[in-house]
Amino acid sequence: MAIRPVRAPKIIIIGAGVAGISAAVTFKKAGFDDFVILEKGSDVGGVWFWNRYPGLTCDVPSQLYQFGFAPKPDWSRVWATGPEIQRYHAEVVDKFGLREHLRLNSEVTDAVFDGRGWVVTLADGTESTADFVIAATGVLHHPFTPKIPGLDTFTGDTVHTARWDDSLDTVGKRIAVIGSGSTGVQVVSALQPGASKLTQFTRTPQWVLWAPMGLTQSKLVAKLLAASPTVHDRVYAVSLWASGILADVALRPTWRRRTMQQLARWSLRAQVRDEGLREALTPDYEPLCKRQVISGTYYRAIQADNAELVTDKITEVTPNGIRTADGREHPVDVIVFATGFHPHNYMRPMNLRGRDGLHIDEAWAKGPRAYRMTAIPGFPNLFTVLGPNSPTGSISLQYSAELTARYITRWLHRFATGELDTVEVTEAATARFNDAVAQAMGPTVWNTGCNSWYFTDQNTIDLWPFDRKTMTTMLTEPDDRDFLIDATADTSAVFAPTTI
Ligand code: N01
Repeated sequence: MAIRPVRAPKIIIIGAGVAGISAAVTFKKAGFDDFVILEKGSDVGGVWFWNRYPGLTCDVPSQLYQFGFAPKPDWSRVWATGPEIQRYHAEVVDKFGLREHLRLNSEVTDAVFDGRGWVVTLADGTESTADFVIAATGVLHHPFTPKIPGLDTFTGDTVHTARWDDSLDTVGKRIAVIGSGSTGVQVVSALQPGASKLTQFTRTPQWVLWAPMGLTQSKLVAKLLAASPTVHDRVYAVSLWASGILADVALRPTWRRRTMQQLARWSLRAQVRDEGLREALTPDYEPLCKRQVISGTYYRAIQADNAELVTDKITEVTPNGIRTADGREHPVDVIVFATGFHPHNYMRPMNLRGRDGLHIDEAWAKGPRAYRMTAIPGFPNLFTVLGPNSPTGSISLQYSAELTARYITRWLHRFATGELDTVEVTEAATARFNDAVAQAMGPTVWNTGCNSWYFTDQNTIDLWPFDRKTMTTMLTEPDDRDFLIDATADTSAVFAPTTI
């Protein structure tokens, strides 16, 4: 017999990116629609809102990089551009009626557990309360700009790729790009054709796997997928299954990993003929160890007559350029920082306080940690979506976010029926999970001797070291033994029955 819900949990979702949208749609579909989404930016989309740099493209195929609940048949390209993905997010928000829940330009500064629920404060001082807080605050959100001596004396323009200035005109300019990650490679490819000179400054070379990133998606495919949602669901399921190969390659040292690594080595050999340049572009670590860079245009761009690769260490920025350790000054008009993020901040620097005033900085003094990516000891009724150990680079983020959101709805149901008031993961369960993560990291490719943003300051790898099946098992049915469940309130007296 179905249990009759007696109260609707009040929920605050922080963030309207992939994780926040996944959570909101999942909750709504499950009948929980007493929620607001607080978003710091002026639009939805998360990284796809904040990142607008030239050349921004998703290097995950679009038929996979989409929500399971919102298949899009008519992507214009096999690997969609940033603007198209951003439009898709806005369409999904409209389609699922999330606008009425959305508060844009609403930066959360404080979230404090008061023993019963959460008090959330915005930058403008507005306070709201909630039974549950969902931190969907993203991973690659806070841009990192290195402190280079003399930077404040530079007379040209500077910009970080994650906060691109749309008014910046780079055509005909001498452009410096610092960084060789996925972003650096995309922005070099996009800016080189219009630049009078493009100089890329790199500290560590990256393996760059070739792929025809500009390939259009056939209109016929779009028609077929649109005509049959069943076929589209199948295609999505097959894409998810096929992406398991990527997880397998990352997790286990098999012939499949070696084959993919050979492809990355071949990509360099086949496209860069000049031995000196090839040597400068050759990493001293295994392909796939860092987040794999994918591009069909980068090697061509860096070999163009107006391009130069500089591997000497940057020592200072001068008023008119960049000086390197060999004493050379490289005159430039624009410096583009493709230098990445503070990837382990998650919801910080928010004043997030859990039970007994525990601050998130104290809870995470030894690095970010959460039970199965979503629950943090000391923080009752708070869940993260795409939190610590999320599978960046091995499993679909949308799949993970939707799975986590469905897992959270299990707790929302139990709250709704009055079965619990607060739920908090135990320290023991979290420690057990983190020990298993550390052990499983051993044979992963991320652990083969490179320095990547995956590593925390404590030298742990902040990724998901299990396959998708394990993730699904872990996040399907909560195990009560891993939680402190408190149910003291007389719900029938306190809350009016609802019709959810
Ligand atoms: O950042 P990164 P990113 N002096 O941290 C260099 C996702 N993404 O923005 O390697 C000189 O990878 C640093 O050098 P080193 C994807 O998950 C996805 O490129 O540390 N250089 C490195 O070269 C990706 O992994 C898409 O030695 C300095 C670069 O800056 C993640 O975002 C597209 C320096 C930073 O690379 C981050 O990528 C784009 C210094 N002081 C991004 N400090 C998709 O298509 C740093 N560097 C889905």
